[in-house]
Amino acid sequence: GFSRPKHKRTFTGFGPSEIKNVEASIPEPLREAWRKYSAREFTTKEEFEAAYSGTALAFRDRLIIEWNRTQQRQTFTDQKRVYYLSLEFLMGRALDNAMLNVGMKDAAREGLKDLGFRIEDVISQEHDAALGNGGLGRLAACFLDSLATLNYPAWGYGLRYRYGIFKQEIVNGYQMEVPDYWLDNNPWEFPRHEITVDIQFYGHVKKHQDENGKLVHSWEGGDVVQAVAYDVPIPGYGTKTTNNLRLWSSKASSGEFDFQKFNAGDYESAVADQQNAETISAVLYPNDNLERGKELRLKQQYFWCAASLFDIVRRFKKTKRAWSEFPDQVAIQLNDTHPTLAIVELQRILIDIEGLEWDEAWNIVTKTFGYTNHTVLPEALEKWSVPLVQNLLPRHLQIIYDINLFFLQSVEKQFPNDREILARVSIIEESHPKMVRMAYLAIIGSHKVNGVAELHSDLLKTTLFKDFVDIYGPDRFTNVTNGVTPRRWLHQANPALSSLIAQKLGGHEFLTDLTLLDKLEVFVDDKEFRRQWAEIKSHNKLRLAKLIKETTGYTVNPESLFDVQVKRIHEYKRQQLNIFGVIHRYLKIKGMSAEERKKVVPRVSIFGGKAAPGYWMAKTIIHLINNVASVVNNDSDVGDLLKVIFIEDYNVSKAEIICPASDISEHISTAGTEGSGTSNMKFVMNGGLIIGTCDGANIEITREIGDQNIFLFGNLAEDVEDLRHRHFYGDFQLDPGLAKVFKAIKDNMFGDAADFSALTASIEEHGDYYLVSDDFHSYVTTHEMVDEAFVNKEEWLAKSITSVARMGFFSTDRVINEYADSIWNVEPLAVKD
Ligand code: OX2
Repeated sequence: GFSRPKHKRTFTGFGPSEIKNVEASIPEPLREAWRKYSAREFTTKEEFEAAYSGTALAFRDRLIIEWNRTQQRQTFTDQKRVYYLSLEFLMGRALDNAMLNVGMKDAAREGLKDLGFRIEDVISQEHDAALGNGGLGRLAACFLDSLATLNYPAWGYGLRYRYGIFKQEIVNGYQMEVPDYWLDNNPWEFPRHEITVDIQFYGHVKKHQDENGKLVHSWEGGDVVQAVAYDVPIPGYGTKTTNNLRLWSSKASSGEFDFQKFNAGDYESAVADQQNAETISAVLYPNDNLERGKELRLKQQYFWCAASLFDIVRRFKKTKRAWSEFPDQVAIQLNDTHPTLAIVELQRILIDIEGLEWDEAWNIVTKTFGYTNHTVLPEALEKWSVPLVQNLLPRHLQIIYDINLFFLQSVEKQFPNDREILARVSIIEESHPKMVRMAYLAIIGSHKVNGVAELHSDLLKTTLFKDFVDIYGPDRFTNVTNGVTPRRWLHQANPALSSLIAQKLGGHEFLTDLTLLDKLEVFVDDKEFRRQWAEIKSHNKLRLAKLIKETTGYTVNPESLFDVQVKRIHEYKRQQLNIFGVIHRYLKIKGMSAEERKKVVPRVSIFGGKAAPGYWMAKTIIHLINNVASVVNNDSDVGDLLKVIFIEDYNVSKAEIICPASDISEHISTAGTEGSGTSNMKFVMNGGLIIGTCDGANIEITREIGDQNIFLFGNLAEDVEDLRHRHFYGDFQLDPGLAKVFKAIKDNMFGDAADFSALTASIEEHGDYYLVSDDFHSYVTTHEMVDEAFVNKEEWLAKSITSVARMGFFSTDRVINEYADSIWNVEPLAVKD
């Protein structure tokens, strides 16, 4: 085993001293061979880091040039720009993306090879930029890629967190959180110390009359924190357009106050102020689909909205246009309600600072904003307590009250005989304490509101926002079904498949017009094509098997059916349903005769995902998965028939390895709970099939690819409410299959049953809110159909190829064009050299 091919080096974390240690254990006759081998095959961590830095800086230089040109061109033509405000941008790695978008990955590969490096090893040196939790943040990142690729003049605005989403470690089956400090020598950001904005907090409002006798409000006193811009270039694919992502970092304002403190010898308190200021952009809140109303989070939101709005207004004012033209120059999209304060801030700037009349200002505001809702889950809907807002942003609270007053007056006029509607639609919830309902404020302050998949947008109109449809009419509400960028999720993640498709279609044009994939369908019966297709899947499964080996120590057989569920851990996403299904399968195998076992389709159940640190039930689910894994994987009786894997620290770069390697992936949320889902699209685009519920974008995926190519199961969204109601009134029977699973858990088969009692009780005793028991039988039998289908290799391949051919709809290029046409009214800026 000492003759590995020259360029097949994989970095294993070995340094010179480790090599020496290994050397001592090599038998004498082989020592010489080992020395030669290690000298050639191992490179120190420093050398890999240097190779990464060198490559990254070379590409960065190219990007800077196009980035400057793009900005100059956009300023010169002075057409309408889009601003995408998102608290999360889950970017992942940048180098591979830059190489592919610039079209020079092959050149880089050759260059690195000459230096003795494999490009994959160099790429994998990069730390993920993980400024997001899950789908919402990754969607923002895919949008930036499509905006640049389609040449839209667009900026992203976000926060430059010092710590991104935590790193997950699994210790004795439990999730542990480790801080993700990612900023050290990050070549992809450019500090712009000259671009700063002072942001005010607290203080009070003074009313007075100006020289014309007009009543004006001024916000005075309080604290000031400085926002500093950090810019990240966003290259488009196959275009010179390189857009900007501006991330704000907080620091103590360099105003005289601090100097006074320093000079007065109050060093400690000056340092404390500084730390306080820096805290604002220090950490990403690690909750997905959950809002917890923490003051620091509200500070983050205002800090980022105010800095971004100041920047946008400053840019607009340079054009010297009339304020009425603001909405013709600026479209601002709110990624969920997190940036809703931007609505209030723009109104404040226009009336308090620029001196516009309320109505004129409000007309500009509503024409400027669009609001995207991503969820109907009640625990994710943002509400801020009135006393909190009053204290932190006194002037904004006044403006919110005025917005609400004018809104309710108009509703009252429209529905003079309906007293109840006023309480229902009021921005202020009359609770104790009173709460500001951010979604309502976002609707009232925007000209368009959209959901992210058809079912989701329909649910918004018929349930959550029904009253607003009655008030504004149906046209304010629309649907824009999510997508993913095929550059990262097909071309970069699965280069072999991308190149096979390109061979068949005569080029890579499908990467910028994904509907061209439909031309693949004529090859579905082509034997050789099928063989190549299958070979690529095997190769990708091998790549994942290696990752699994390296990270968990478990060996999995790549011939097995790879069954994957990777996403944030959440009860509504139902990883508990999956692991109960795995236990059910395990028990079944244990009860089989040797003859029966021969018919079992070997399977690897792969899980991955983070739980919010305070979400105990989600952490319990992770614990159960890991305990089941250690029982099942060490049961020699079962062997390859079943393996259970939990991949630690699921992130974007791991997703790029996992998505291309699945045979089937699980998108099994309780019907009506998942806004859209986007990994479902990534898996199908890479030739994996889906087991899923009729939820989110699964429904549209089914419509596109055909129901013979997807495994759907479970209750429908329209039946969920009734089932919950019945459970609530005691009408509940635990599914018999699930009862067996619970018995095994209670018999301590997977460790101390007490550890999992809350999980089983949530189903058996507390109403089974997520309908795990109701869907269990359907889930298990559908998995049996998956097994049967997988054995028929040819049929399976036909499903896989047909599905990929029909996925053209799910590119974020289509999504962005829809936003541009129906919400933003912006045009691409043609690129000239
Ligand atoms: C997620 C939704 O849960 C998911 O269904 C959707 O695909 C994604 O957003 C992108 O639209 N936080 N994360 C989401 O919603 C919220 C709130």
